[in-house]
Amino acid sequence: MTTTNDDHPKLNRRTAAIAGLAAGALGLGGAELLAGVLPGAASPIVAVGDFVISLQPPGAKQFVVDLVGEADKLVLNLLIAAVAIGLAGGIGILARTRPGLARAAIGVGAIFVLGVGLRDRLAEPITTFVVAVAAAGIAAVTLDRLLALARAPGEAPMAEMPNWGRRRFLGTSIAVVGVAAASGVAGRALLDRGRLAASPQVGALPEPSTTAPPLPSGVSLEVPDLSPIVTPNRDFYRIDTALLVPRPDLDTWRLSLTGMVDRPFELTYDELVAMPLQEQYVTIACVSNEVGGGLVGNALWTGVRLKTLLERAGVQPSATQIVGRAVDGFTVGFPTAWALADDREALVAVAMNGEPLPANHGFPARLIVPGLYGYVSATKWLAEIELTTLEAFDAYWVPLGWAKEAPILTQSRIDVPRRGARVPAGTVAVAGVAWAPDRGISAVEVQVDEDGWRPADLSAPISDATWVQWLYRWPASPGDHLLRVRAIDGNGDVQTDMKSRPAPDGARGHHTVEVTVT
Ligand SMILES: Nc1nc2c(c(=O)[nH]1)N[C@H]1C(S)=C(S)[C@@H](COP(=O)(O)O)O[C@H]1N2
Ligand SMILES: [Mo]
Repeated sequence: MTTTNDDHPKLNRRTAAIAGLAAGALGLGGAELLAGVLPGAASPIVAVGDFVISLQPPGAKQFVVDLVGEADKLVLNLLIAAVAIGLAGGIGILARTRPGLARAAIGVGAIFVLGVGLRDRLAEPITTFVVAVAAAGIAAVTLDRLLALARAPGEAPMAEMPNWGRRRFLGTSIAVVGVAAASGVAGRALLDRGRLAASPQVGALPEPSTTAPPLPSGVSLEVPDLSPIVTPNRDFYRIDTALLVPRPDLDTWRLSLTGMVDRPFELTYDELVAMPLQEQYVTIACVSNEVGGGLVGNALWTGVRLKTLLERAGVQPSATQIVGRAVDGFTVGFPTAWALADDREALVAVAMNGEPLPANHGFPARLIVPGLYGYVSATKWLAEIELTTLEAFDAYWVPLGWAKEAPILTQSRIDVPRRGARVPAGTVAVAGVAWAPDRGISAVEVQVDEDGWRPADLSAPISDATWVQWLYRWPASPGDHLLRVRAIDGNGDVQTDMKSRPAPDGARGHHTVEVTVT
């Protein structure tokens, strides 16, 4: 152990590291705040995060989602901040003996942040530059000041008194970190609110010209804790690669139809919503959803029929793939034939459960294609619909090891009782949801332990594109029991018990729940 001698101009490594950590934190926090205030500036943490996401090896997404589920974004943000601050600690140590090199390292950091920041298509180059330079400047000046403070001799009135110089250094460092954290949190809140240049609030949308049929009677089974048949927007799962929710400016946002079409065109938001709007309930699901998982939901979507847009553009017969491109460059791709099938209605949706699309779910417009997993179909923050061939283009997740074509697999989930629940003997409500869009569900069956499969009651289905609720009244006897569910789709195909991981085309297997009956 070395001890600090306040009269000694040379610092110990730990003190220098603390100075570096605090300076790095302030540079980072200040940069987030500036990025929140300056229009169009890229936040360094978000920019590095996007860069990391773009480098991900196949399988990385599944790994992260397995570990932390829908908290993947938060974890990535915190990890990047931690690594950056850790590096700053190292620069602090370097600054102890080689201040010139330390400054150069901060400069390299700024150039890196600028470089990754400018990759963002939505970033404004000038403000992104200002943020990178400011971050480096704040970090460098703070580091200098903290090191000077640490080197200043303490004014200890008595030899036995605490080491005042060191206390002042530590106190200042803690205060710096506090300010850094506050700026970071405030900056991120501003960024999440939409880079100050927020999209204008949209008023009420025009009335749909084709409304969804009224919900059939018996559409909901009254079972406590069962997933509601229509998932409220606030409870709807969210999965995407966007670290910051894109908020396109409606004044400049356009939806364009391009590629292998006879008459390419583009629409403003007003033009889009002025077209005939159609309502439709559709259940969408994420391919990453594990058996029994929550990455699935059912909503009333309102939008323009994709077929109407394709007819207007005049799709060339050789165009076999429809690519949906988002404002941030994310892409999906699905067969043209899937969207053009007579018994299927894909939408460019502008509303979800009667409200303009929430920002998280793709405002101003997104694709909803019944029957396909989100990653091949459901482009949020949609900017372009391009007609091409299946051979000519692989969408975002395909080179990363996910299937090129991905219809939603037949799945069923037990919502109640929960895993590990203790329930009293007698009649126990076993209930959940089952989906196979857009083949529909014809039956759900429940198995207790090794007994036979018993039919469950189904809610009245809204359509083949939506999930149903199911209920099995179980005559439960005391002991530990294993409950298992399977669904049979509208084609009569039974949900397979052959387990598979979500990659490459969706998880297979039966959801099981262990319960204790008392
Ligand atoms: N722009 C964009 N759209 C996207 C994605 C994305 O990463 N970026 N992810 C897709 C995936 S994988 C899924 S499962 C659905 C999820 O839609 P939700 O978040 O509204 O539930 O959006 C799809 N649309
Ligand atoms: Mo997904």
